[in-house]
Amino acid sequence: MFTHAIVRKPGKNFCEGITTAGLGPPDYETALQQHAAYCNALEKCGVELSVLDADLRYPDAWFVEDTAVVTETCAIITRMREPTRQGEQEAVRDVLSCFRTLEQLVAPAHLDGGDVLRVGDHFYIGLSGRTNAEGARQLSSILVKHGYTASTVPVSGMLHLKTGATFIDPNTLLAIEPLVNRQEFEAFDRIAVDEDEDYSANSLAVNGTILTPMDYPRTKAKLQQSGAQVLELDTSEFRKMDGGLTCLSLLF
Ligand code: CIR
Repeated sequence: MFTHAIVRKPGKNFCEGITTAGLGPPDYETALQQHAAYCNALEKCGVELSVLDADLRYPDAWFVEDTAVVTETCAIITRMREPTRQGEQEAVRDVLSCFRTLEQLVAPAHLDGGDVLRVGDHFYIGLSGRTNAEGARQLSSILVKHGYTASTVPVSGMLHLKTGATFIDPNTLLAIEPLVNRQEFEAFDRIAVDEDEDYSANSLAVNGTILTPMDYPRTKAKLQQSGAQVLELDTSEFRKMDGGLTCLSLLF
């Protein structure tokens, strides 16, 4: 069960964040509303929130997932590759230090939390444009020290590993076609997301409810057929900045 989440409000200048989406300029008021709805959904799922204020120095800072990896025994502060995102970790570190022993990735490691996909006590670490082999090596060694296991998965054609894959329960992976049949995931039940609904693979399981982006009807139907309890959220403004449902919180 998750009992806590760290979230951060979008800043007025969030549209200055990094994006490749090409979906047009995002709207601040709409983003605030969607973020508030997201926070409400987490609370409905039984999670107590620590809400950080926006920091105009870091337009991508509301995507808190990338700043840390949190386990039962420690929180590992990441070292993000993007220069405009370095420094976002500080406010998150302050909150996490109240809950967990802290660990820190150091140069030349690069790693975004969006590349870290957990199932049970195992952590899949995506090797992406944001996470290098040294980042994966350092994170794995910290995780192993704390009693977990870890392995890497190559990531291409998308931002992060979790852009294309989520565990909706400890036995079931929801993933885009290029990931769903990878041998790393053979042992699990798998739900393939249709190609034109790829974005919805970034759904988020919270205490038995699957938060999923609105307007992906076939993914919604597949999740419901699997017996999952589904809650749809409007993510249009997150998507314009290459973000999704997992990116907006650190759950622990
Ligand atoms: C970035 O490119 O870093 C942000 N605009 C989006 C980060 C999304 N984070 C995530 O998927 N974990």
